[in-house]
Amino acid sequence: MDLSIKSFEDYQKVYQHSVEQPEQFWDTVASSFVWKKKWNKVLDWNFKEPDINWFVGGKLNITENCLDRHLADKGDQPALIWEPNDPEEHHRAFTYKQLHQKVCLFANVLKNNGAKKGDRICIYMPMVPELAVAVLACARIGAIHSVVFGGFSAQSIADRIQDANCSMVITADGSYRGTKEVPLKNVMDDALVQCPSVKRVIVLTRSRTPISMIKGRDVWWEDEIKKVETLGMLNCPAEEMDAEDPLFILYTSGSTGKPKGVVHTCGGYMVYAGYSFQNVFQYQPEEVYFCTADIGWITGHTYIVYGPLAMGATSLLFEGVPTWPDAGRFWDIVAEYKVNILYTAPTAIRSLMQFGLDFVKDKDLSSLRVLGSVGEPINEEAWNWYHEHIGKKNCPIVDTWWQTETGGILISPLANVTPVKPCFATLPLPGIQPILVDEKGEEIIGNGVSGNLCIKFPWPGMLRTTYGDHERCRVNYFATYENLYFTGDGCMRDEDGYYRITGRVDDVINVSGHRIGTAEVENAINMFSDVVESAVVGYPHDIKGQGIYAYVILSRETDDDELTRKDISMTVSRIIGAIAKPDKIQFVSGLPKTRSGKIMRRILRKIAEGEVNSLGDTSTLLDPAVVDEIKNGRLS
Ligand code: 6R9
Repeated sequence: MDLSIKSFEDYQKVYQHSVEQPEQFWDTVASSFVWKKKWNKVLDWNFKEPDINWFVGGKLNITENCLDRHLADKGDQPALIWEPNDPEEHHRAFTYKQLHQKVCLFANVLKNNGAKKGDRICIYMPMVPELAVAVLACARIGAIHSVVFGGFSAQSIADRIQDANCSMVITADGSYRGTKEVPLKNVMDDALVQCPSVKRVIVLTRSRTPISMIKGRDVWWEDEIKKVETLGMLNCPAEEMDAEDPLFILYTSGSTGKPKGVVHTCGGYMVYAGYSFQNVFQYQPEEVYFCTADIGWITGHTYIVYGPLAMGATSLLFEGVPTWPDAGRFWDIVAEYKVNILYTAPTAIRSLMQFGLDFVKDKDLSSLRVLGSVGEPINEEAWNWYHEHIGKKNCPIVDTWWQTETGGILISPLANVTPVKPCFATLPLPGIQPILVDEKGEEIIGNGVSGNLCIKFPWPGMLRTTYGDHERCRVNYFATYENLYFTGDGCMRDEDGYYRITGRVDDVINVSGHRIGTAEVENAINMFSDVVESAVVGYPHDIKGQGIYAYVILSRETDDDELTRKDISMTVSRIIGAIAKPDKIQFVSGLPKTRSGKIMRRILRKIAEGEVNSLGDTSTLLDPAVVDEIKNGRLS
């Protein structure tokens, strides 16, 4: 069945229907997928506990929808195209038939190594096709994957493995990113020292850098594939999964404590990933679709792997970075593969803009039809540059707002359907009911208003829980405002009812589209031996969107401030990963606190932003002198 919305009128009609009769609407959408057994009930929910069940009693396997169902019609069409880090290295492509075979083989490898339905498997791999294969092979046998981004430290990996009690790890010897080589297996070895639950580590050959291989625990991917081939285990039946069985865990930062393991389930996630992919990008048969994200983030899960494959698309996977060998790399890829749809992040656009038009001007970008943006608010300059120099004013830009927790895009134009406005995520997808609320949780009605963005009705792709700690899920997302899912984002709705996301209203910083919790960075800084206390805030950064500004109290004078800053950065890098390194570290003798001992972050934020003359009300401060000292020592 064709679920594509074709015109704005059509959208308005479908949207109306989806709000008035959500169950009927999602019943129709879900019916266009392949199920082993149909559901008895579309939806059963409350936001109080929360307890959310979609397609109750339905049975399926997502990989049958991403692979098997395309074999008859699209078996010889490329499912994945892989562009390696080094443009001189051969690219690889896999048809749906080939990808199906590879997934079945590797699924049998997993089984052969003791993995079974419900087991948690940590994946820490480079952006190579085998990463997608590993993800799909887990889904094939019903194991729950937990992909950890290649830039995280050993400590972060260990935290995630322990939290989910993973029994297996899939990794690679090393990975390439531009001129850098990352020793993935070494980092993993450091993590595994703390992870006795891991009984098996499967290691893919990528860089063939020397690594340790522990007898009885570590095995090579290639050897294991040969074994199952020799045994003739070429096919792997897809495990029957309940619609509400977990499909994967993905960790994301919040405003407090350690990252949370967001849990997505098989049925609803599949339906939402496929439906949103099709409608936002308006994918046409045989088009080449290129999402530049890493599979280690939700964007890669939903819009490199599951969404595109569920809809039979050709998805391009890129191992490298936008600026190597030069700042024209994305445009070379677009020209070489005649990419029709490009989905990237504002931070990438801003970093490429700096290099000027020399890297764009001779590139053939005529194949492009749709441009997408994700991860953070896009500023007007970047929007215009993307529109003019990449889209040649011919391609709609879909500014897609969503989150790890939402599973897929919630607010976005549908390409060539929704009239766009620069920097606006525009309107909700069918089935999505956003509302704005004030501090007290009162709904803000009408247009031309701003408030905190909430969603008042469930959608199939939403998170169900946070792994191992349901209470945390309730408190974080469903307790701030009664009967609403709270996004943590601020938002305005203009005169036309269009939504514009203004950024986080909690203590989460968005650095280059990556979510980083201020508390997490503070905890890492506080682990440095000479640190007494610290406070971390975000500030506007030309390329990254937001940068990390840290105020640090030391227990003694340093001999060399610069060196101490580097030591602190190294500590953060070790504890979390290089992505969380502070951009600025200011040493202070005290922090602005209220009489009850709460740090006044509002003041620290203003100072970091350079707005030292508009600090607002400082009358509740315990020691106002501290503010003057901080203002005077501000790093510009
Ligand atoms: C998909 C993803 C989620 C946070 C989200 C918001 C910000 C994402 C945005 C956007 C403005 C957009 N965000 N897309 N802000 N416009 N189009 O990025 O998930 O990593 O969980 O981050 O990113 O602040 O709350 P995730």
